[in-house]
Amino acid sequence: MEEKVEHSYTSDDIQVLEGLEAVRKRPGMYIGSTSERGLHHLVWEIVDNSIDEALAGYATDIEINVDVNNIVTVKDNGRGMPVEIHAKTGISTVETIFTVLHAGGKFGGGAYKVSGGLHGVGASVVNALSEYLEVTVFKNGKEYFMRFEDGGHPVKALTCVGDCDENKHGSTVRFKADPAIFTETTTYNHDTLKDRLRQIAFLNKGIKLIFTDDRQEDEKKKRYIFHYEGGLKEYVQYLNKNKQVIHEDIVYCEGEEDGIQVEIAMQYNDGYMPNIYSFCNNINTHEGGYHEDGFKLAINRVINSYAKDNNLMKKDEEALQGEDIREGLTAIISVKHPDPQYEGQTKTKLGNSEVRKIVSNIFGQQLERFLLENPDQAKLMVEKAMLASKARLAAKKARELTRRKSALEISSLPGKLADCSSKDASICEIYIVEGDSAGGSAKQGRDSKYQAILPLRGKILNVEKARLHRIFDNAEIRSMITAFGCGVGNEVDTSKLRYHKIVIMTDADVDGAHIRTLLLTFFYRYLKPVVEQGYVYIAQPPLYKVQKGNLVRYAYLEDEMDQIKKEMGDRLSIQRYKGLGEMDPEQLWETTMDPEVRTLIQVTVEDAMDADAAFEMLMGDEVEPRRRFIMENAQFVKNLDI
Ligand code: TSJ
Repeated sequence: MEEKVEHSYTSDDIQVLEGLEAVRKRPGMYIGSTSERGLHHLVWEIVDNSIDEALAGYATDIEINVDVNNIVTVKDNGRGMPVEIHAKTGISTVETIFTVLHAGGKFGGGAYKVSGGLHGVGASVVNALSEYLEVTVFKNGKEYFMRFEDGGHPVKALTCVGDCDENKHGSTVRFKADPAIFTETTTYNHDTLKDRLRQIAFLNKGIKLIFTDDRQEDEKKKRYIFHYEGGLKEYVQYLNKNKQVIHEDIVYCEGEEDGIQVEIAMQYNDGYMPNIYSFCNNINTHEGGYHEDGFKLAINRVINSYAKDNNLMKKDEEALQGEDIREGLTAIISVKHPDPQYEGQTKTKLGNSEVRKIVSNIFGQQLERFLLENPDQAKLMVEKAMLASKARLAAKKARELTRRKSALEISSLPGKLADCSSKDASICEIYIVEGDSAGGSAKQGRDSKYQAILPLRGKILNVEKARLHRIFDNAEIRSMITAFGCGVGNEVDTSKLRYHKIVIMTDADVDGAHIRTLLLTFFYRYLKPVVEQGYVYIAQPPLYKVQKGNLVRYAYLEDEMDQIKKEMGDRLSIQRYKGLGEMDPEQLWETTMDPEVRTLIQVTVEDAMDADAAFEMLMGDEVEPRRRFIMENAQFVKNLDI
């Protein structure tokens, strides 16, 4: 049974095809580019239509399939696209949607179109850039079908091809991207599709997105169901899943004003980087905009006034700055706007100024309420921000201090520093040594041409349980900064670094690991480029000295001993080093400082970051977790032989 929906070719049809031809001539104008990115836009353009249908309340499930030939099918269980003749065009609405530029949602009865769509270009652009495209609509107990070929040419008009269950309804679009247009690739990236579909599901709670990829060998990657009733709450949970959160409940708010929907979720983790993402109509607004501004305004206002009102901060204390309040914050801000204006370099900045106040009001109220209802969690948030604020102020103070000192140039080098004679930073090394006695041995054992020694009174650092923001009160830390010569904080300039190897040399025990953690934390926070550029190392002093007659061996790792015992036989004299101080200068040179034999461990940013994350815990009063941590992490680090 084939029953055509009325069709008569008019002069308009010719115009229509000229429109699609224009898309094929300049695809970049419509989909940004014809690279892999542009290819994926085809999928998003189609998916957006189904999302709109779901947001309008008519579809619940959307299925996206990529088959082995990279043919994409998008299917929803919405009302089914309108099939009747369109008054303006005289052809079916389906055909109109796929052949008239910018037709999009406007032709379907004025539905509230909220989802993204690259330039809101509509399905006709996808059709124009496809080798073929097929549409199936189920509605009114009938199944309708239409096929286009070679860049959007109808093979024949929309046709009823059979009956279906009265209750069945929905739209399906299947298309093959045209390789003549997408000359770089017509292969979809599994992760790109999966990640964005997951994100769309987070951003539109309740909608079930089913992604199937027939190209996958691995059973686990063939099918995903993204369905989040919790929406952004689950998004934040997902983003924080490998992080240590500092409070249990996710702050969540929803609201609507003047037709603008607002949804926000946030939760702090114990890290330092803010993780704040904003969206308008499901598009990631990388450059921020008024919705993000409104959020920041509200969180600053509410946290500060809560802190003062509840005496967590003194009335005359300097207000917490935005950057303090956002430290370790994971947040998603999503607005849905009927008429979004995008600005900025990449058109990803929301320019509707009315949104700021709306977001700030809705979120401010809800956050205030959360804090009042959850005082324990509120306190943790405020304390975190206060710590960040103190660290920021301390860093500023330290910068001023070291700047003043550097005016005095070399004469200001710390008295305890035994500097090297060479001024060629690329061969110079500075050993940061724990304790004066080890410092003494290192000074005598070193090669003074290129090795400098700076002893730190580690015990003082350790016993003080110095909070990070107080680290600059410590004279040893200040001498370290002065000795390095590269500045601190935002002003670090590694070209001024006086030594290209900064070697941390601490005892191979818990205290030593503790001091090392403290130093790494400090480096990570205040000398990050120095770590990033690989200037920081950890020395590996031996744990044991094994002697038999004149033969001496050193063991640097516990399990090395067995091997050494095997090789050297019995009647050995074994000495366990409890600290660097037990070694005489020659031994220290031979085992730990001589470039010919030593092993240095180069510190990576990840190592320093781990140390940083562990720092608060290490500085706490609980002894046992601290001890356990140190033993487990005694060697953070990638091995690197130098
Ligand atoms: F646009 C498209 F062709 F790319 C496309 C549209 C692709 C896919 C996979 C689905 C859809 C789509 C369109 N799903 N659901 C709809 N709904 C409508 O177009 C529709 C149906 C009925 C009414 C009505 O007022 O009765 C209004 C609209 C917009």
